[in-house]
Amino acid sequence: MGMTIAEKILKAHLVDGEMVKGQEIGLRIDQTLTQDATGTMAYLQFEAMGVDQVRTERSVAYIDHNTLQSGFENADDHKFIGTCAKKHGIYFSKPGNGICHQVHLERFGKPGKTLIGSDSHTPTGGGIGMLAFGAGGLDVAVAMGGGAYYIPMPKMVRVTLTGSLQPWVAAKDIILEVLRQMTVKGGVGKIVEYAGPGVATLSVPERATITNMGAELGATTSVFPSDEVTRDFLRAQGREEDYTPLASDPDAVYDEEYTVDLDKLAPLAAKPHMPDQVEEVASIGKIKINQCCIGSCTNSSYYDMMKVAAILKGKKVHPDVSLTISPGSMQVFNMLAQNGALSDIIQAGARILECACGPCIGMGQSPESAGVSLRTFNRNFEGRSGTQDAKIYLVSPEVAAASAIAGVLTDPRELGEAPQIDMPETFVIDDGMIIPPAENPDEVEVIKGPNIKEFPLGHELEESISTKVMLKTEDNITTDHILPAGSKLLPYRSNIPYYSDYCFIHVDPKFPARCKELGGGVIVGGSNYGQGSSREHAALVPLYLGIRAVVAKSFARIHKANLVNSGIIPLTFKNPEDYDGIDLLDGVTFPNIRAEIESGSDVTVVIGGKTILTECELSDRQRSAILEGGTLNYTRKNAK
Ligand code: MIC
Ligand code: SF4
Repeated sequence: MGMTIAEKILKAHLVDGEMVKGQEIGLRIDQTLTQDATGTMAYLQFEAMGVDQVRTERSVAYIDHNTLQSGFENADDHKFIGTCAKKHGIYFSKPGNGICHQVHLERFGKPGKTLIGSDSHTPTGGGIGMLAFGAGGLDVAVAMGGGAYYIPMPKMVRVTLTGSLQPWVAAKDIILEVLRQMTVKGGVGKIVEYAGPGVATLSVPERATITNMGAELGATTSVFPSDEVTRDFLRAQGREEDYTPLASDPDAVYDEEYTVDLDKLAPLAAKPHMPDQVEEVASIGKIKINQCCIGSCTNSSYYDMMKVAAILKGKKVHPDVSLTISPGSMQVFNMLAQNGALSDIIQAGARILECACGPCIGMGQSPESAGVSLRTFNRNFEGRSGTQDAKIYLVSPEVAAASAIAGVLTDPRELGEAPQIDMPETFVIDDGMIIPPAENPDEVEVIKGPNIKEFPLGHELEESISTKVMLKTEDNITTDHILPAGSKLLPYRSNIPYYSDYCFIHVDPKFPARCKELGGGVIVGGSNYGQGSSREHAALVPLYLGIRAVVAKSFARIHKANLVNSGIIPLTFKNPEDYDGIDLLDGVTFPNIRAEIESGSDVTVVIGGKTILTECELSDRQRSAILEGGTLNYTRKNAK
């Protein structure tokens, strides 16, 4: 039987298990990446494992999230990550060099390789034919130490692209259309593969925009073939030797199929507050806007920025609009400066930000109260921008730039002829902001500032647990709900005790105090609990607050893995209607929890006096980790 691209890469990297859908498989990981907001924790965990030098082909530590240094905290974290990288064989991309996914695509990504990153948008690498997964920091630490990365063997989805994009329609519109069709839950447990004649019409950065936002589908990852377009991109990056062709077999079998006819696609927008609330820009109408932000790992490539510069050239940003531009990398920024496009952007009245995540993670540029902001980013969850009542629309760079001039949401097709941007034959290559690891690692001292605190560890699972419901949530709870980010809180990513006071703060402000007073308990969730980011803090902080289990209708993949890693038990209702009868502070007893987890049977829960059954869908390895109180305890015990 023929194989899909993903199956080929999985097979070549399989070190544990069998490729049977739903069963856990262990993969050899060729490359890892971290960013700073999750990196401090990942490197603390790597250090706790006692491995001297990374055992991957390439590991890179990026500083791109916490770049606003309004106190010593972030700068200290950068120092810690930088010295740790130097000591342990990791390349260090300095703040200002760019967003991890953009830089990795430009300088390190290789078709056919596996990559895991402590960031949910690591699948951006699928644009260059990598099998790239977002993961929790501990999983990345394990992979850096040479350990396998475990996932349930995913189902295969094919999205066939036919035709070619019409003027003013962009790669962003393709992924928004896929989101419209599949929804934010549609990709859970699946790898999305792009195929069909439309593929060859898309450049690598356009493909990367699409695989990047596969994270918003909840997909395990997304991947494009590696073809002549890939080769051209690698050649232009001075790395043609990294090219390998990759395609699915003609008789490959897919579990699900979708089609997007590029000829018929129109400019789209995801409306507040979910990436799948997609509608045509023209049908939403000319709503007044206050802000446009162009950048993020989704849309900050040279190609995107050049389109924006061409639209802005000779025009002025509307007096009522603030337009921000964050180029994705120093390479992009430098090229815009060298060819004069930067001047067009500046003259139009844009505010130029550094090459970093910036507004995407609420590091500044929060909109005004009830403000309407158009962003070329990937997530528009409520409150993520830093302004709770702001309305965020996700759009293409074309829509953002056209609207910034008009002052209202604008279908760029109104502007007449679309700018023609060619991919450069050679990119400007300067890796001066990527610091290689030390030649004499023994001489490097790892420096930890005072903000870096110990992380919590779970404990061995008891025979039974008696506790209470600490919180009941709706469907689609994101990790931004569980643990908000933004400029005020991100500096405390390495200080769990401080961060814990903000857990679920916008969902139920009393949650942290309640947990502290009552010693923690259980969270009851709806479906797709924990969607969004890979931040393991969304598990570590609840662990710190005494959360023992989350009983939900269903879980997002990375968050579920993070819960297990930290020793919190993820349980799903056997009968989802049982959710309805549960109230806050109901008593909860797990009379036989240890024996049930050990045997793999259903888990009995007495909740509010009623006995219900839940499932604990975990692999044997994960069950053992839960019994030991988390993956780190389990790994340490088994290493002895
Ligand atoms: C995000 O986009 O939410 C982040 C910030 O990049 C996160 C990682 C984090 O929380 O540090 C992600 O996507 O994994
Ligand atoms: Fe950074 Fe935003 Fe991309 Fe997350 S989604 S990595 S915050 S640019």
